[in-house]
Amino acid sequence: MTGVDAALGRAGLTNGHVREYVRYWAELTGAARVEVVSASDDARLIGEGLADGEILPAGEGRYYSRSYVKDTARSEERTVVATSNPADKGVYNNWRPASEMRPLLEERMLGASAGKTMYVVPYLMAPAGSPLERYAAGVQLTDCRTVALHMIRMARVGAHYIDSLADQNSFVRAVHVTGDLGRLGQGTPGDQRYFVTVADERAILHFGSSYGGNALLGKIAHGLRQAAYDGWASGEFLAEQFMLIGITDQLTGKRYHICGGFPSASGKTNLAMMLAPAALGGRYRVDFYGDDIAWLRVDPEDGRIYAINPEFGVFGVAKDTNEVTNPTALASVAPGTGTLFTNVAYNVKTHEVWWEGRTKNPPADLDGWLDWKGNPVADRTAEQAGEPWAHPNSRFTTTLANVPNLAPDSGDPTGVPIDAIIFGGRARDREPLIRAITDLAEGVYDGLTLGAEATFAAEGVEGLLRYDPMSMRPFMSYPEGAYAAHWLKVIGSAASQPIFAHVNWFQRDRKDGHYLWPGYRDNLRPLLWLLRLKEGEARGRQTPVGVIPAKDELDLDGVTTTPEDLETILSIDTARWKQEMKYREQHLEQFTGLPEEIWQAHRRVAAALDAAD
Ligand code: SPV
Ligand code: MN
Repeated sequence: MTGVDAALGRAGLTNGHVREYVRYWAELTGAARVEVVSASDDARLIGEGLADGEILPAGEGRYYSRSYVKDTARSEERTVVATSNPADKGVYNNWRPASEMRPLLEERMLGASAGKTMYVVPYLMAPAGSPLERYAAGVQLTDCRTVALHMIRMARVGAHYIDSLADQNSFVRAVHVTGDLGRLGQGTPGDQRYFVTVADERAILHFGSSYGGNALLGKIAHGLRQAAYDGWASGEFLAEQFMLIGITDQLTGKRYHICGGFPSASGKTNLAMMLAPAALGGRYRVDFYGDDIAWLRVDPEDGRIYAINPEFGVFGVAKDTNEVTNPTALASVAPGTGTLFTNVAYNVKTHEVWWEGRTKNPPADLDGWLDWKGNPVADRTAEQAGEPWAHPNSRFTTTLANVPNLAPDSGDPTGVPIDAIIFGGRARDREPLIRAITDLAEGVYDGLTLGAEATFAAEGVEGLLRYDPMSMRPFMSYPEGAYAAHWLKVIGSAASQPIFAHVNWFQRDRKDGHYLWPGYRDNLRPLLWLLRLKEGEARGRQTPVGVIPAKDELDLDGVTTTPEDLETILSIDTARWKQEMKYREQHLEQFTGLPEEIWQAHRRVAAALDAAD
């Protein structure tokens, strides 16, 4: 096709490498036209999307779209990390040779955007001026307008980010082609989809979806997989699926920053958007930086670990978001925020949206309500009555600026100094409310053995975890042994070490199953204890698996937890822990080249548990 140079020229995109790249893919995909997108194009693109019916109005300044029914989430089975070096194969990265994947993707993408517009989305996954800027630049090509609209919310988008690059060739080439969604055999043996990061070529080739991380390539394909690989290859930084918050003690004026990883469905977004509980709100303020990705580097000047959130927005799970679980999220998607909702329930008459857990009961008046598939709820048969109105992975997409407690320095290119790194799963027993870890290798070991409870009812193994190292299992881009070594090296090089901790808000009573800890805002309390421990203002109680709070050390002003429940969540079940250690050993044995320090940490914890009897 012709006109690539003219389109890029009109947008002021002069970078010759970008021109060559766009020309190549426009030709291969057969796109009818090329259009460069900047954040300032948002209103026009929204208008076009509304006119086409691709998006629907959802109240003032809010929009709604539905995805193809078989295209509602990331597909881990179809996701591949490719390089030219077979030694890059790990347990979780689905490594394949680059020489095999590139032709395969080109074949699928050939002519697949015929008749469509190819949107050229130049973006930056970092605040401008960040020391990690050279790893943050990318140009996404997409044949889907709604994807471009999502990118504008989730990344800093504009031609100037790419034209001003010191090294004009240093940008991630991120190609997204939707494909004919009705004919891709999603989830069948003939599945045509492929989501590939060619990490050593800094190229991302995603074919066969227009949903979430499959299609918004700045987010997890670049922000996590590519960035983790770049961080390792350069030795400079870590890219992790971490939330990032600030805590200010308004009495002392001290400011702290905590980042941490939680497997899916462990409340990471709720934690990131947490407000201080009412009883502590006069003293402590919690600021939001990010809910999904953090890049960590050590500053050579002061030897501290600095973190940035490379994203510009939140792509949050709608399910169960309400005034109690996450009032901040509700405010972030309020009228006038430009929020895009995907796959929630939608009322064609009132333009309201609803999802399971938004309110206790669904709207009583069914008039106008369509479920996420677009079917009228009122027409449901008795059999269909129990089906959710919204897809469980339905989402809201909103920019960071809409988050009411966004940290004032969230756009600081330097990032913020990290005091603590936490990991947390969803464990119904064994894991106490919080256990602090002061040793680096034991902290990394804890991250590597992070997991979410398997659906053990189905699998028949009570308490068995689906391990999700550092909550990076779906985003690992290089071997786990090297990953652990890289962590030890980067964090170990910091003159000022963070404290680690493992947290668990989800312990339940063995008899009636009630949650032993109220969670949500009250989760600030164990974090405050952790910071006091680090400052030497709390001593805690040493256990084989870390330091846990002494009972009088948690600020429980306004908490209703009973003394018995508190006793349970602040104690260590040695027998259960010993069982877990056996599983951990099997889990870690999969990884080749795991540093000896990690095995030593494992053996130290195991020996301490043995000695505790
Ligand atoms: C996740 O699944 O962890 C996400 C959403 O953050 S997606 O971008 O779709 O991967
Ligand atoms: Mn995520």
